Amino acid sequence: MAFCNFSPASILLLIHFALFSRFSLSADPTISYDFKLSYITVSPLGVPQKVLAINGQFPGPLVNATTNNNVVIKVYNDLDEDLLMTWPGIQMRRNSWQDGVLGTNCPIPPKWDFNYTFQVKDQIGSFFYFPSLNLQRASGGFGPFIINNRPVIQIPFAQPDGDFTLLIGDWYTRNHTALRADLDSGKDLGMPDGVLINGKGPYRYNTTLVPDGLPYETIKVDPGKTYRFRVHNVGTSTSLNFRIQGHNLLLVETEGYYTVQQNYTSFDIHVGQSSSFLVTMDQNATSDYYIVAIARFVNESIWQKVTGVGILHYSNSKGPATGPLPEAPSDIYNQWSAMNQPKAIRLLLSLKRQNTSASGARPNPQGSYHYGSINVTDTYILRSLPPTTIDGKLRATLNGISFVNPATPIRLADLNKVKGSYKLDFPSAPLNRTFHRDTSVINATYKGFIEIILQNNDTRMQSFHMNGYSFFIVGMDWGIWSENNRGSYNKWDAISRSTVEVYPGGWTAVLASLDNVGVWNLRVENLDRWYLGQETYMRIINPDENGETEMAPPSNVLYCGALASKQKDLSHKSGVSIIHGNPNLFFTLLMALCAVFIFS
Ligand SMILES: *[C@@H]1O[C@H](CO)[C@@H](O)[C@H](O)[C@H]1NC(C)=O
Ligand SMILES: *[C@@H]1O[C@H](CO)[C@@H](O)[C@H](O)[C@H]1NC(C)=O
Ligand SMILES: *[C@@H]1O[C@H](CO)[C@@H](O)[C@H](O)[C@H]1NC(C)=O
Ligand SMILES: *[C@@H]1O[C@H](CO)[C@@H](O)[C@H](O)[C@H]1NC(C)=O
Ligand SMILES: *[C@@H]1O[C@H](CO)[C@@H](O)[C@H](O)[C@H]1NC(C)=O
Ligand SMILES: *[C@@H]1O[C@H](CO)[C@@H](O)[C@H](O)[C@H]1NC(C)=O
Ligand SMILES: *[C@@H]1O[C@H](CO)[C@@H](O)[C@H](O)[C@H]1NC(C)=O
Ligand SMILES: *[C@@H]1O[C@H](CO)[C@@H](O)[C@H](O)[C@H]1NC(C)=O
Ligand SMILES: *[C@@H]1O[C@H](CO)[C@@H](O)[C@H](O)[C@H]1NC(C)=O
Ligand SMILES: *[C@@H]1O[C@H](CO)[C@@H](O)[C@H](O)[C@H]1NC(C)=O
Ligand SMILES: *[C@@H]1O[C@H](CO)[C@@H](O)[C@H](O)[C@H]1NC(C)=O
Ligand SMILES: CC(=O)N[C@H]1CO[C@H](CO)[C@@H](O)[C@@H]1O
Repeated sequence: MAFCNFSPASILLLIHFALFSRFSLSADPTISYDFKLSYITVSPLGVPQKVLAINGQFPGPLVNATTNNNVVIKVYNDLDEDLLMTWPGIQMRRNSWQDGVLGTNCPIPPKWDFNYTFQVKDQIGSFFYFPSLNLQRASGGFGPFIINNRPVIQIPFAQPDGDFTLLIGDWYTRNHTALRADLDSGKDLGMPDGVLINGKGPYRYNTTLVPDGLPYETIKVDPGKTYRFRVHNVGTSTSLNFRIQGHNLLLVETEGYYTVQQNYTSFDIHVGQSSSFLVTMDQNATSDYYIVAIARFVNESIWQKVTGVGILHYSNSKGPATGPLPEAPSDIYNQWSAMNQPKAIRLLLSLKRQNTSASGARPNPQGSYHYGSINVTDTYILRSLPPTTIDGKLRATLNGISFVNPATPIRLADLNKVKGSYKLDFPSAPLNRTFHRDTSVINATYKGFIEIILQNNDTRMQSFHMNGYSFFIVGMDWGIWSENNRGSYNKWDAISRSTVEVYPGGWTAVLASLDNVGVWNLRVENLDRWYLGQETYMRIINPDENGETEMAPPSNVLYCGALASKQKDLSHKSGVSIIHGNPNLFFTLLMALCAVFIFS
């Protein structure tokens, strides 16, 4: 054991170091996790089913980072199909190599591992990770990702008395391969079988509707305290309305940016979105309270089962929650008025005035970005239509194109001079031509300031996400977008986030400054539409790239497609996966092993 060649004292010191400090590659601390993806059997809705677990947990463990941390996540694929993990909202500065989508990464084959290494540079906020391929998220594999502020950085509210994460999402008792088979045969996924909260089914609020014996989520609180609730819609395709009986939700953050604080009694969270609320336990403890996440914009008497119910339990509670669930917003059939809610979310600008070093996603502190006075360099109108048949198969499109993933990831193809892997010809507006499938990518301008109009001509609510960036949501309205609509843009305090809803029959306009080199996925978050091809990429390369602007591929980069012959076989039977997301434990165990070896 050559690596054990230390004095016993130095080993103790090293053990101490591994336990109580953060092992660091550069000046910024490194946190590390081991993720083993495998199936476990659970019955959240009373039907036993195999779900995607991480280290045996469903949902997966928390990644708990702090601004500027280096994060190493070693992923072992113990599934029977390819895997990629993606970290939406994490901006991966200059580093699309770690983004975990097929346009930038080769998939991790079964029984292989791949370690993701990236820095959470200048970011704060609440996010979640998930497996990006083949509808796998519909079977789990997701978990929370928090970036805490550094202690020297102020936050725009008093330190909460506690922090809870709620992963809410629609759920099917069919697994992702069965759902995929439905889509492949041209069927719609149909109504989900329920809504899970942190992987658990509904509390039995109604003995007719909910079977006995389902596990449900309970959040334990003390009276008078204020807690932060980070709520994420990790589901397949259903917009959810979130509410806590008798309590106000004070919105403070959406996907990494602090908002102007406003109370809501219910809040819409669309697929892929994350929001944080402060909730004060200011009610009497006569009983527990319901926490609900209910399908939005549907006929509730038909969608009754698509209801998630958890319990808010005061430590001095006198009894269980009873009675009807807190009332739905009155605008269930009035999307017009519901749109006022996202339109009212504003970026908190006062942080900047208080302290120029306050946290924001970019070196520019939150709010200092005078986006409203920057001239737009390129406009893209991306129109989605209902799925349609192309070459005999059901497909979903953007500007008439249903995306085909490249066999060789885009930048890997560039750097290795693989020709014809993709086309840089994604149209800037819907064209009058027949629908087709293609690997067509946006040729975006490095340092440009892009305006993207998301025009939803589909019949469902959709949410769109852009990897590597957040964008300013400057406008949202009904009808077909026209240049006249620019007059109504919010040029002052539009919220910046990375996932935005687009109402059916309406449009959403976003602005983004293209300062992050790489290739970045622009997609619909609704899994069915995504699976059917409703996505593209933006290729953003510094024309003067001299190996400095964009990070070089990591030493562990995987090869596939035209470059498959460069790839070594990395398969092995089991990952070093005793570790449950505990930073440095591996190192500690190694040292302990050395200690045993030396002392014996
Ligand atoms: C998923 O469901 C299909 C069809 O019901 C079944 O054949 C398959 O074994 C299931 N896969 C897993 C991993 O449970
Ligand atoms: C996450 O990290 C923060 C800051 O280091 C710490 O205060 C908090 O307790 C951690 N949360 C969990 C669940 O480990
Ligand atoms: C601003 O932030 C710095 C640390 O970045 C801190 O030292 C200073 O006290 C803060 N100023 C105010 C007015 O909060
Ligand atoms: C339970 O749900 C059923 C079906 O919607 C309804 O008829 C009944 O009134 C509900 N029971 C209670 C106690 O709310
Ligand atoms: C939000 O509601 C709480 C009570 O739940 C109240 O104390 C607080 O002042 C309200 N905040 C705002 C900004 O309205
Ligand atoms: C406690 O709150 C509930 C609901 O707000 C109310 O109906 C009840 O009268 C209150 N009880 C007491 C003792 O204040
Ligand atoms: C909702 O569905 C029920 C049951 O099919 C139907 O009776 C009712 O009219 C529907 N409501 C609306 C507003 O469409
Ligand atoms: C934006 O464009 C206008 C007119 O085309 C021009 O006058 C102005 O200087 C430009 N502003 C910036 C910041 O480049
Ligand atoms: C689209 O193309 C078809 C035939 O290719 C033509 O008949 C139609 O007028 C065109 N529509 C528009 C809006 O240009
Ligand atoms: C992409 O855009 C740049 C200008 O931004 C242009 O020079 C280049 O030719 C374009 N590439 C293709 C393939 O259209
Ligand atoms: C789709 O576009 C057509 C033509 O502009 C329009 O008539 C229709 O109402 C739109 N439907 C939706 C759901 O946007
Ligand atoms: C723990 C571990 O395996 N770390 C490796 C992860 O991959 C990077 C390359 O991206 C290596 O430098 C690390 O040593």
